[in-house]
Amino acid sequence: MSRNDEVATRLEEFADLLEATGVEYKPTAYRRAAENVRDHPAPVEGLAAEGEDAVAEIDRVGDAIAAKIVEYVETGAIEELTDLREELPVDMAGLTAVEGVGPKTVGTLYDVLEISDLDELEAAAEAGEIQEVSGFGAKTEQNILDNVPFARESRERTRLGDARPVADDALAHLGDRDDVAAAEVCGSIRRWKPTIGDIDLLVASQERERIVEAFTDWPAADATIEAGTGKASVRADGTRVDLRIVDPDEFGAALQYFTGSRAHNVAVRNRAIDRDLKLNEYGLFDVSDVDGEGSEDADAEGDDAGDAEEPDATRVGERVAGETEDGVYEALDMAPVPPELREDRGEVAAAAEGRLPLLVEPADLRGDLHTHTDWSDGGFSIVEMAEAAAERGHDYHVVSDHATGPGMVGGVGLDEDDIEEQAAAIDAARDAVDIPILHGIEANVDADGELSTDDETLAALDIVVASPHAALGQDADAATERLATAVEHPHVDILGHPTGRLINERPGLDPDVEAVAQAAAANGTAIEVNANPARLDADGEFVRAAIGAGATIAVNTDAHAPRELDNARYGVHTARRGWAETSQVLNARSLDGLRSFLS
Ligand code: DGT
Ligand code: CA
Ligand code: CA
Ligand code: ZN
Repeated sequence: MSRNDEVATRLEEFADLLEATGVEYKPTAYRRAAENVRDHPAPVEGLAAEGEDAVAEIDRVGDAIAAKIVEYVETGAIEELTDLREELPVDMAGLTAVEGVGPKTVGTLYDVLEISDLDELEAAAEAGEIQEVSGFGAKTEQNILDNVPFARESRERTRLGDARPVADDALAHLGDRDDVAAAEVCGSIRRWKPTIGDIDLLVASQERERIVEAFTDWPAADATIEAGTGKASVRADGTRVDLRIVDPDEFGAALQYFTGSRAHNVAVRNRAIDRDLKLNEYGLFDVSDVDGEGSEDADAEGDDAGDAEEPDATRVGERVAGETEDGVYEALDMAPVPPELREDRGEVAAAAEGRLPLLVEPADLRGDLHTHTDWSDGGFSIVEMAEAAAERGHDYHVVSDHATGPGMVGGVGLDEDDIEEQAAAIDAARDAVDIPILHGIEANVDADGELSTDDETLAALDIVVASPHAALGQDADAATERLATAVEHPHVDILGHPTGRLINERPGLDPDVEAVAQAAAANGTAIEVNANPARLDADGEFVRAAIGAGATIAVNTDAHAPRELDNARYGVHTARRGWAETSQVLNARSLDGLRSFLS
């Protein structure tokens, strides 16, 4: 965490505590100041060294807040904040992670029921105590009960999009060293799960002590959790990072083991047992001649004792593989399994039978079918966005700004007249850039599945993405009906971010994905994998249902700025988690292929 981030976080905590104790207006001022401190290009400690006036030069930071920032940088604490924490000793971030619970509610519940964390909140709701508090009712209480599990998980797991750059930075720091033979991420981050518990790194080296030292000296490491001889853990950007160091000739076995998932590893180990082999983090060993390791007990009918729930972590027998991960799989008579598939959902059998999917790859994408400009809530012009797409080697570019409708607040969306006006602007932009531009729209799917843009306007556009933006708390049946209706709409080409979830923030819709997938396939409507790392929507499971039903997938960034076009990789790996092949991805097609799908 940069110092600016750290100061901003303190100011936000200050704002929450003030709001919880009933103070008005001031919390808003602190939050605005926090936002500007976070985005400020100059390090705040440098400004603080120059004095309060220099700090107050930051937008929205007045004298009073500047004084607090200087106090924090100089002493490591803000006295008034320390006092507020004592007055209200609660896990504010944890409690306010519950949808519908804000700082005010936290303040009230602490005053009346002394609730200070998620466990106490859940217990009070289960005991029916919350509905007795004035201003609260049975509905609020039920709402809290429904949302606590999601909040708890969101506190414990980091978004892939936040963790992956940290992991990449660690890899770059360690991977370039002469004494490192190989370095890889493993665990859930290598499987590209949408959220990760901790980051796992694996390094092959003979110089264990030096590597541990280099790792704890990694500039992003805020604290060392433990440092041993073959492994170490640090905290970076709020996430735990585990490093293991192994001998180069055992790297492949260790990579296979620590990539997981556990369920996948159990399935692979059982395949080894069936072949008189033993697989663990050190290698694959032939144990047919080793006493007590033979196949007889493992293969005995109805005898679970041979089932390798946990591996026997010893080096015994003749080693037949382990230097490379592919070598481990091949020695088990199976194709190497891409990490995204390793969830024990049929991939072991598919790899053994030679029918793994030909998964889509980042380089397969030829253009983005869902992007925004300053015509709606994007920060850049049509030309700037199209040029950014051309620079990235795309073959075509779609502009799909927001239409007006449910969920579009503050006049962000385009009405029918605006869309017509934008068509002329797109035409002009086509002359200015070197990439074909398609004119699209992101229409809003209302609670019943209808669109809020008229048919005539939709018909005139090259492409229509339709997405839900409001009424995201509706029940599963209504959500299924809604999304099925939307994909049946004759002008809809792509169902955008189908559930509307925001990872760790709101769960979004919970439709019957099979039913939506079938409706999409039947109507020739593609289902989007939105690559924004806060969304990753559809997720792998939804993609697999879509593929299974014969529907097409579109991997889109939903970029609101040029650099967000680089999020495409998160979408591609999410599509891979859903077993998507290149041929099933709409924007892996040529412009002609795309046009024929659209017409
Ligand atoms: P996470 O961190 O919760 O997002 O999930 P993972 O999959 O990264 O899990 P983690 O960090 O606990 O361990 C990384 C991988 O190492 C895991 O997927 C499988 C393997 N592994 C670690 N410890 C064990 C163990 O005690 N038994 C087995 N079978 N596998 C393990
Ligand atoms: Ca992990
Ligand atoms: Ca771990
Ligand atoms: Zn959207």
